[in-house]
Amino acid sequence: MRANFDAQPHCAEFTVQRLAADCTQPDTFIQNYLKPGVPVVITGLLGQDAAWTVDFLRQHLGDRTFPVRHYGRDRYQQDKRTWDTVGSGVNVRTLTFNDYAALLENGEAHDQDLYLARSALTHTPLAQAPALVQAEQRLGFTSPVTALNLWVGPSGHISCLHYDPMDGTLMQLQGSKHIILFPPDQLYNLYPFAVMNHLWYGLRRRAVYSQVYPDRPDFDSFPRFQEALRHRQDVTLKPGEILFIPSGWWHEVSSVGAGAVLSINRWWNVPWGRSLRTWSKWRAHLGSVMAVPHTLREVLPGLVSATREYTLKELLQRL
Ligand SMILES: O=C(O)CCC(=O)C(=O)O
Repeated sequence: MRANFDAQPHCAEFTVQRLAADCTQPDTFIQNYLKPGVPVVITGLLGQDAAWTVDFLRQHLGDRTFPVRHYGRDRYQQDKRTWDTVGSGVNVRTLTFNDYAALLENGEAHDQDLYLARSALTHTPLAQAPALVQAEQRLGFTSPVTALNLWVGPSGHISCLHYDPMDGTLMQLQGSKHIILFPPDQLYNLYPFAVMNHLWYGLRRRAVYSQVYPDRPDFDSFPRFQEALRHRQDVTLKPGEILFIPSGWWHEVSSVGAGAVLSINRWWNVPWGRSLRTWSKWRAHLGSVMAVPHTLREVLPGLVSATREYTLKELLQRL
């Protein structure tokens, strides 16, 4: 990869707004952020919920199994154009929470970049965690698309630059996350993988991912990224804070802090008026439709074999 090392390191000019929950009217969030689709950090809703630590998860989820993504430490040294898997398309190991927690403790999760990502808490004792559900209700969210999802990983893990077709709430519980955001109108300045990729890679290499490293830009290959940089926003999400990430907003999420980093997220339906205006959302859905033939070819043999249950689980994790 020909990285442009002469480029000036970027200094973020914009930071995401912060909204203190206890000093605002109940519908301030809906009118100013949810309806128009403006990212914001909400403070003071979760408190510093000390309950949510790796030990707490061990107590409640210890023997349950979770898919753990194996990224490998050299992944972010590679040119993204050579990747044939990204996000939920990477190789997965199925581990009990206890086993994964042991890998976090002995450093293996860090060394091999093993990430317990986006695991639905449905059918677990934490599925309706009251403090989290009450916080969502206070913000006025009513139309969930998913369950609460668990994200646990080592400090240093990066979920690389992508957007989601749904609105998201990311609740930070242990450690911090640094998030780089770009608005939806920067889609083509961020060089997403082409939608046609879904025909060849199914859901393993998705059009919602950017080929650019925001902190190591290669302006020779991606010249329009210089324009995108003018719209970059940065924020560090601390324990007890919630980031609202509207549909189509690009985000790269880095785990920072001394030990394990723990968050919960959920995705929500986008209010209709905004949904119709968000081309990125429809582009992502188009990609999913184009992935159908490849995905069927990949999973059909497994679905009619003795490993049916495993194949189904793997497919659900990728969706
Ligand atoms: O926390 C992460 O690693 C990624 C979270 C994310 O992409 C999201 O909440 O939409």
